[in-house]
Amino acid sequence: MLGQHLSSEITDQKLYNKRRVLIKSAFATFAATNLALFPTNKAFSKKVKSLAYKKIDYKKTGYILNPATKYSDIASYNNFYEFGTGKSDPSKYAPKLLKVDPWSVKISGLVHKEKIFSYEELFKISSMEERIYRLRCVEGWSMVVPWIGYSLKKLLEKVQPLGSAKFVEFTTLADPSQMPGVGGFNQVLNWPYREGLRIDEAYNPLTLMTFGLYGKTLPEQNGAPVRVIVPWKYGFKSAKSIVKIKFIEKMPLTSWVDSAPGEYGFYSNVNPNVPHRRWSQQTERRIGGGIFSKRHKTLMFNGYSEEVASLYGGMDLKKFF
Ligand SMILES: Nc1nc2c(c(=O)[nH]1)N[C@H]1C(S)=C(S)[C@@H](COP(=O)(O)O)O[C@H]1N2
Ligand SMILES: [Mo]
Repeated sequence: MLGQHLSSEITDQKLYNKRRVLIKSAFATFAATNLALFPTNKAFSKKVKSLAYKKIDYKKTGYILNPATKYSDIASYNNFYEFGTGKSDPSKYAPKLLKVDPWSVKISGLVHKEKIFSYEELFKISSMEERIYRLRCVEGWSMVVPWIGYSLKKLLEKVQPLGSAKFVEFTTLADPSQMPGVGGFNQVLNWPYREGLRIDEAYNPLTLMTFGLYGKTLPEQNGAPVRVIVPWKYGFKSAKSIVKIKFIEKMPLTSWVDSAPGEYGFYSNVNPNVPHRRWSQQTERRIGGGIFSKRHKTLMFNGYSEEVASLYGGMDLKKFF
């Protein structure tokens, strides 16, 4: 399931210490005066792109029937309501409007060592891996995405959570000056977008602190510069453009539960046996397959039962949907 580490090069302290230095190495052929013109995100893209990593053998992964969804589909069919509710709104607006540099993530709450991590610090917490995960949206479509990142656990351990912490809450950027869907009339959600996981879910090795896809840093519309991916849950649990992570004792009120508690639960594990209030969850349409392509059966926990079913032993998954 897991790809090989990209390269030890990726965590080389000296190289990643200063963003300047990185930009320089990625664009060594450009005149120094032009360096500032290149968004850092693109500079990281170039660097990551040049690193070799092992491709995954799809046949061994069993459930994956298709090759990975095309980059152009992954980066143009998005849910990122801060940029509008249309599927093409995020790719239309986010690359132009979302400022990813500088970026930081504050980790606080029930921890010994609260800290604000700069993007550069986050980037070098651990070596990165390619992970090809299925992403299943509650709306009934899915994709197969080669993400790049490291297990969220590696980051969370750094702040030394207290024993009293039972949940983590993710808060994402909500800036009306960058995000046309935030502020104004007709708000679909209460911003900022908030999501959460139980501690053991956050610490599961599948839960990915995600910096890139297809060998490049994340496109803005996919949640640049950093997001989480929780592959056994519906897509909305995978919060984009994260700015805060908080350790807390009580289950947080997430944005979707806040807006429609009868339709969205806190757990939201992919589960073909529990329909959404308004539609079945038994099958899914793979994005990029065309409108006549056959639907796939949705699998329990999105196909990751072996890895995560034990987290929910004894729980009534209809009640805790
Ligand atoms: N901040 C934020 N994160 C978000 C969303 C959003 O609207 N805002 N949409 C969610 C939903 S519903 C899905 S299906 C996935 C989509 O991720 P993708 O566009 O990278 O495929 O992001 C999730 N994360
Ligand atoms: Mo979704």
